[in-house]
Order: sequence, then structure tokens, then C-alpha cells
Amino acid sequence: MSMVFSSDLIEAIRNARSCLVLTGAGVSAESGLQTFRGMEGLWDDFDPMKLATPEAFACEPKKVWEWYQWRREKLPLVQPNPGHRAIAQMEKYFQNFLLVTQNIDGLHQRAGSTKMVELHGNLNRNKCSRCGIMIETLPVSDEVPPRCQCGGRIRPDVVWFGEMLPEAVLRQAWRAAESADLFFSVGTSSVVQPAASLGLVARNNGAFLIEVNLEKTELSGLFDQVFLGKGGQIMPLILEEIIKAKAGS
Ligand code: BJW
Ligand code: ZN
Repeated sequence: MSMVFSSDLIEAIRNARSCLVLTGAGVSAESGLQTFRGMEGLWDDFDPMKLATPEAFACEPKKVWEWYQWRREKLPLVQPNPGHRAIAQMEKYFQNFLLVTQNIDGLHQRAGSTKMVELHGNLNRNKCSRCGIMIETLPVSDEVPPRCQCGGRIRPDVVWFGEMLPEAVLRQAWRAAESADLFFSVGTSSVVQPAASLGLVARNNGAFLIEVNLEKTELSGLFDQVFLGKGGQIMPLILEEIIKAKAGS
């Protein structure tokens, strides 16, 4: 695949001291995990957008729990892809770097990313839906989902619609967006807030914005450069360009 890097982009990479990469489900698509709003984003005929809510868990805890169990069971069977790996390498080339992921699958960590935050939690953690305590080991129980000692139902430690994002994590992401010179949005539809606003924040503070996605998104107009294609193909080429630009500067 050949790609055109504008001289503006090369210049922006060369001069950038602070880089923020925002990722979404599209980054994990090539690892075999489904996206939310993609064509095959359906599970058992249920809409993921309706399952990822506190209301769904309150009304149908078993169904929601089993959906997450089904997704959990896939994690050990999938591997980080070249997109994850290229993003993990990027952190070496900037004085300041932060990967902000909306994904809960842990694939960025497995690819070697260390300077990162998870905006929407992690699929491998559980907490009590009543008292909020973190549950390290699931109790043996016939009940689905199992219960905390307080009697509350155990749920995955992820952020559902209508819930607040972890405060410290959101603050860190916001600060990084405010000070970023270079901002990448990779594999996200940019419809879920507040994550989708990070690009706007970066733009308002003068960052150079690059989008990588299979297709245009509602936010594409905001970006200085849009690369249409697979993250696993485009991110390694961007990494190469970063290495070249940084070696020459
Ligand atoms: C590829 C590819 C390849 C495919 N290569 N690309 C302001 C305005 C309007 C609404 C709101 C607002 N502020 C808050 C809201 C409400 C709500 C919201 O944003 N709603 C919108 C739908 C309008 N937000 C919230 O409720 C958030 N909480 C909050 O703001 O609290 C304060 C508050 C509360 C109430 C009212 C007001 C304020 C919480 C959001 C939590 C989102 N949680 C989920 C589930 C997590 C657990 C789980 O995984 O089950 O997070 S929903 C789901 O969407 C998941 C994702 O992280 C998130 C984003 O999706 P993502 O990653 O972008 O995936 P897709 O599928 O949408 O897109 C994939 C993209 O990849 C596509 O574009 C493809 O083309 C592309 N692609 N293959 C490159 N190979
Ligand atoms: Zn509890």
C-alpha cells in the first residue's frame, strides 16, 4: 500500500513534542473483535448500544452478564495486531505521549503500550453494582451474575451509557488533548461523548489532527489529514514516517 504524506504532516510530526492517540473498537477489528456500530456489530440479535446501559443490567442482568462473559472468553483467543504494535512503538518518539483508548479489551497493553489510559474501563475487572467494591475473584455461585457479599450483583468494571467516566483518567486525557501538538484518532466512529470531544479540544489548542478509519466519520471534517483504510496497515506506515522524521530532526 502506498500512502501520501503531505509535507504539512511530515513537518507536524517533526516538530511535535506532545502526541495523543485516541483509539476505538476499529483498532481491534483486525484482531477479530467486533466493533459496536460496524456491520457485524450484533450479538444474538441484540443491539450492543442497548446492552451497554445500567438500565439493561437492572432489567436483564443475566443477559447483559452473559454478553460480557461471551466477549471475555474471546480475549485469550485473540492477539494484538500490527495497528496495536505500531501505536505501542510510537510512545518512544515523543517527549510527551498518551494513548487514550475507549477499548476495554486490554490488547494495547498486550502489544506493549505503557503510556496509556482506559476511558471506558476494562473487561477483565469486576465490581459490585451496589457497593462499588472491586471483585478480584468471582465467588462460586449458581446465580448469574454472582453476587457481592453485600448482596449486590457483580458487574464488569466498564463504563455504560449515562455513567461517568473515571474522573482521574478523563482529566488526564483532557490535559493531554489541551497540550497535544499531534493528535491521532484511530478506528473510532467519534460519536460517543466525551471521548469524541478530545479531538475538538486538541484542535482548539492548535494541534495537527490525523484520522485513520475504514470510512469517513462525522468528525472527519475536523481533521487536517484523513487516511481511509485499515489501522493495521496504516499505523505501521505512520510509525515509519515518525521514525524517519524524528531521526532527521
Ligand atoms: C476501522 C477498522 C479497521 C472498523 N481499521 N478503522 C453529549 C452529547 C450527546 C450525548 C452525550 C453527551 N455527553 C454524554 C452523552 C451520552 C453518551 C453519548 O455519548 N451518547 C452518544 C451515543 C450520543 N455518553 C455517555 O453516556 C458517557 N458518559 C457520560 O458522558 O457521563 C456524563 C453524562 C451522563 C449522562 C448525560 C450527560 C453526561 C459514557 C459513554 C460510555 C460508552 N460505553 C461503551 C461501552 C463500554 C463497555 C463495552 O464495551 O461494552 O463504550 S459504548 C461503546 O461505544 C464502547 C466504545 O468504547 C464506544 C465508542 O465506540 P467506538 O470505539 O468508536 O466503536 P464503533 O463501533 O462506534 O466504531 C468503530 C469504528 O472503527 C468505525 O468508524 C469503523 O469504520 C472503524 N473501523 N474496522 C480502522 N480495521
Ligand atoms: Zn457490594
